[in-house]
Amino acid sequence: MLETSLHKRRGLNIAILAGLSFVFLNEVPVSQGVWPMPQKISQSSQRYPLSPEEFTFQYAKDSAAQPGCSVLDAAFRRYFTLIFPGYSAPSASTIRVVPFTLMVKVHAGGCEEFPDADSVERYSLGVYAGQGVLTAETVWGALRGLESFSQLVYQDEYDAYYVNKTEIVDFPRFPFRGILLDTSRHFLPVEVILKTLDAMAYSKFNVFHWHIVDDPSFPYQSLSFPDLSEKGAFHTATHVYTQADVQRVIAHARMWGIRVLPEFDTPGHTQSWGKGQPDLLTPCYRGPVPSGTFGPVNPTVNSTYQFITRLFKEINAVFPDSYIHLGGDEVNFFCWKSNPQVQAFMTKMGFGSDYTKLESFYMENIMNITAALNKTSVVWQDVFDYHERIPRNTVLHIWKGTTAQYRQELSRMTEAGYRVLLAAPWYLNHISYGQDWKNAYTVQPLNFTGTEEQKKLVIGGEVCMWGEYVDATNLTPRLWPRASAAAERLWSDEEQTSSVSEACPRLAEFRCRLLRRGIQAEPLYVGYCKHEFQ
Ligand code: CP6
Repeated sequence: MLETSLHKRRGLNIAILAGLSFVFLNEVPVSQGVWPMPQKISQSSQRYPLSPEEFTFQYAKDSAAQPGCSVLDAAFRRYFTLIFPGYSAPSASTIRVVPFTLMVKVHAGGCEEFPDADSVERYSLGVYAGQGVLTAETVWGALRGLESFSQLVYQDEYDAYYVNKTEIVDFPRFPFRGILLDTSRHFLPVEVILKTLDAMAYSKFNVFHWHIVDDPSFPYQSLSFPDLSEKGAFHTATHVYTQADVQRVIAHARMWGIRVLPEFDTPGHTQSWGKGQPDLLTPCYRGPVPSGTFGPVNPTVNSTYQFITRLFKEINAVFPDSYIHLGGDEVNFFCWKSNPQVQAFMTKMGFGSDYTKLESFYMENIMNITAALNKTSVVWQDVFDYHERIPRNTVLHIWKGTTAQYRQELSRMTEAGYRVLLAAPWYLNHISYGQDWKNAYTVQPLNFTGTEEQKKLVIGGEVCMWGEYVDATNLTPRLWPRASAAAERLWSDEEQTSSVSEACPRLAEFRCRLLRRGIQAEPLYVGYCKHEFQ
């Protein structure tokens, strides 16, 4: 081990800058910012100069991945630019050129695959004189290690690059660390999604939950049902994700080790679906006559399940991830109650006047359709709150409630043996004056009543960016760096990252790094960044 351990270090730090000794009081030297905090990191004040002219990434001889590995070849190119942001071809001969090689070794290939629920992201990284060694089981772990390495590099006041002697052993606390973007309330151009994926990787997020359609618009261009977007998008020519667009998003996400989890939320939140699929929604009645308005998907007719089967078959083919999000939230029974055919179906099925039974019946059917495609269903918590028979391997997604309420929900769901995702405390579309990133940071996902076995069922969490008041103009500063606070909670060791005051300067530094990388992250508080105007 090297001489100091970052998370334990307090008080006096000494760094050598430009040949002079500086003493930092209660301050970490510029070289130490890796966000989110690695599980184990030890650093020395020994620093090595880096020169872009003589910096190379190399596959280790005994690495399972070798040149031609699409994920890592592309990552080497990206990280070169991220590590040397100001770099353009060498101009002056006064630059001292020092060779440095980062050797990368992965144990398993998998270069052409997609990241998925079981991807192993652990890595270890050592930085020594003239050489770094990055070892990982998979290319996905190597990507996380490259991100950490890139954050170890810093510039002095003359803009020369340095990296300190460092050893890191790192792995995520939770395997699922997601961000939800809502492209129905407002359309987000593909370029904006791609840039958000880049920023996600900087904070080691690994799931893009694409809430792609909802009541206001249906921008997904379906191959099997082109009318859905033709009639249901805000604008057919400009506000639609073509199949090529979707493939670009999935391919870009893969390059950063990010999964794309599509959500096709039914039976509620489907007003836009009705425009292109006329018999799908339930006609609402005023007394004995149809009122001309429509409610949730009609769960009482076969045509609904035939439609869902065909649509999900397509989604299964288009999105490679093993999970599909089925929604199932906020179903309003008002329209179902008004409809005589639905009433007759309720009687026939023996549901009485309990419409949660009808909702259950629908969700069970579509969970079975998903299971037949060998995909894992994710559903919002409403499905658990109202229903008994949910397939064992379904993932339940907590989206509402106070801290006390979501903790109770965590207890109940894990006691019933389900895997759980936590979103309730991370609604970053909600904003308030002041340093509200601290709320996201201080969440304790495992602080609920339950056994060790129950705690293991919490697979992670998600930051939600619901789109009612968010589009391409304000998405980025609303997400960053606040989402990064949640990212550290989901990646890092809880005890090592329990202090908000210690996180403050680290997150401020990370936010400056985001600006340097072209992400318009909002300020946390008073201060400045060296490179703040891009
Ligand atoms: N859209 C969908 C939403 C919400 C949900 N589902 C939502 C509801 C209340 C709040 C935030 C988001 N806008 N489809 C619930 C999962 Cl406070």
